[in-house]
Amino acid sequence: MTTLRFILGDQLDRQVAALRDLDPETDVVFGCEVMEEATYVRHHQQKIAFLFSAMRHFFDGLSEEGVRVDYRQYGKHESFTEALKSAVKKHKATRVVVTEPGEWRVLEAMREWQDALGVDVEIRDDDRFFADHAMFRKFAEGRKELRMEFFYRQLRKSTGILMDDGEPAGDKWNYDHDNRKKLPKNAELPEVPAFEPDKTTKDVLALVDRHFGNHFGTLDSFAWPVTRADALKALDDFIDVRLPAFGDYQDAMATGEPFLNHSLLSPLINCGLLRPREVCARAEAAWREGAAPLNAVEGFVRQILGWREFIRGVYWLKMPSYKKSNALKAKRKLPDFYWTGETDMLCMAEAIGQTRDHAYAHHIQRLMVTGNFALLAGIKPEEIEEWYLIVYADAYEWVELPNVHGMATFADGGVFASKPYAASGSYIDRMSNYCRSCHFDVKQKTGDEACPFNYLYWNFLIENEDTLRDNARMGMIYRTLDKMNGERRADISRSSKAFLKTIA
Ligand code: FAD
Ligand code: DLZ
Ligand code: SF4
Repeated sequence: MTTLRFILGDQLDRQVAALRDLDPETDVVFGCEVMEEATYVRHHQQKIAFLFSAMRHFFDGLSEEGVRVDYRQYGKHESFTEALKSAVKKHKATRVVVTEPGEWRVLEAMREWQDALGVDVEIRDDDRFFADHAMFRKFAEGRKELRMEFFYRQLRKSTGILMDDGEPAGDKWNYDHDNRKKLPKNAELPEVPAFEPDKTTKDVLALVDRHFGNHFGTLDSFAWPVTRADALKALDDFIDVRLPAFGDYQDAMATGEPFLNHSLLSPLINCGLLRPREVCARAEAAWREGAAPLNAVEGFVRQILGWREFIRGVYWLKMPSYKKSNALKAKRKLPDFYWTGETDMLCMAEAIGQTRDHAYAHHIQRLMVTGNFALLAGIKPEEIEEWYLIVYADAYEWVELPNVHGMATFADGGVFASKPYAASGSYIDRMSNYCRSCHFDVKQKTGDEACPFNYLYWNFLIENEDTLRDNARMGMIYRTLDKMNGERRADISRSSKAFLKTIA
């Protein structure tokens, strides 16, 4: 009577539900590197290398513990289903235990396994999250609008994180207003630790180079932690070094500086090497010990306890129909420079170049640079979504899709964003030093020299007037547009048409 416990690449946690009642005498823990997962989109080379190496280390760790493991390296199997079939046969398994996956696509396949394999298949809830599906459904019930802030407050209360006697620590729920500083001119930025590839990672890097060398991205700067021990070191380093100023520079951007005070923990949390509960607990402890200010700690905790949980809730509440909407009827092809980084827009070149080199860009780059451009230029939802799913080491559909389809591009028509996050060049100028060295002039509104974000912003408002004018939060901006004379509008349209032609 063998139970096969199947662990997916983003479930690398010794406490994951599928391993909970593991019997090392009779059970086999199974994992596999498969073609379908590595190629259903053409993932960034570092994303594949990071995950394969983390998987290999995780299974080695189980083996060292004395657990029976069956781990299949890349090359033999096409898909999860095919690999699992052969493992069930090999181990004469009578039962399969899995943890629910992070993508609808995989859940659909999982639901077929019981019939396809002819053995019992138990799909367990993924309780690495603070909130389960029922909790989010209950929160969403009867609400016209889904707002992160309310779900976040509910979770603060139910978990007690950053709460004192039932009240929010410091008597305020949200310190966002303190968290919008531009980086000072000669700021000394903390180093982010680089983790030297070991033999396992070097083998994987060679494999990825061989099989996926034509995917987006480079492997040269691979420095991700791939074991739980190193992930904990990365967490320690963030808490000690970068968390204290995390809040201040959370929204800042700077030329040549991909990381600033960000944590770089999302790939580690999403694949299971770190637990959201321990990450939030460490941040809260830093504040209680006086090692980090409340604006930084609350700002950081809100990203994980608030945004991360809320985004997952939206995904599972709204899928599978969620990804089909195209509220702004966006139809432009994704420009090539999203792959090459070759554009005169310095903010875009920086965000894309860093993404190519590190499979990473921080939130404001994703939202207000590459996301904002896609929104203003009207890039087809499925093309920009696939780009985000490919290029980041932390990207799985449950978290990528609502962030892109909902937050960045408003393709969902406002399921949880009260208005599109559209901005002109002046926002980017306010939050960065990019514009100083850019080919374009952020002060000019139209014409060949003008910053494209400036005219594309107004062009976006004009073109989407039918859909957006009645939005209460857009009233003021449409009143400004109403005051624009015909000549100005014609300039905007002319500049936008000319620019959009160059990126076709
Ligand atoms: P930090 O700035 O240090 O934030 C701390 C943590 O908060 C992150 O590690 C992450 O776990 C969590 N977090 C912050 N914002 C969000 C958010 N909006 N949604 C979910 N978790 C959040 N995040 C992903 O994990 N995977 C994605 O595929 C992804 N795609 C995105 C696409 C777009 C268009 C946008 C606007 C955001 C996306 N995000 C995604 C959210 C966010 O940008 C990343 O989590 C963050 O940049 C990761 O870097 P970090 O670990 O240094 O984050
Ligand atoms: C992203 C990814 C890749 C590239 N390769 C694998 C793999 O070979 N084996 C595996 O178990 N998981 C992989 N993953 C992560 C899966 O895509 C992820 O588990 C599902 O999308 C469900 O979230
Ligand atoms: Fe980006 Fe415009 Fe600034 Fe250039 S001028 S960096 S395109 S916002």
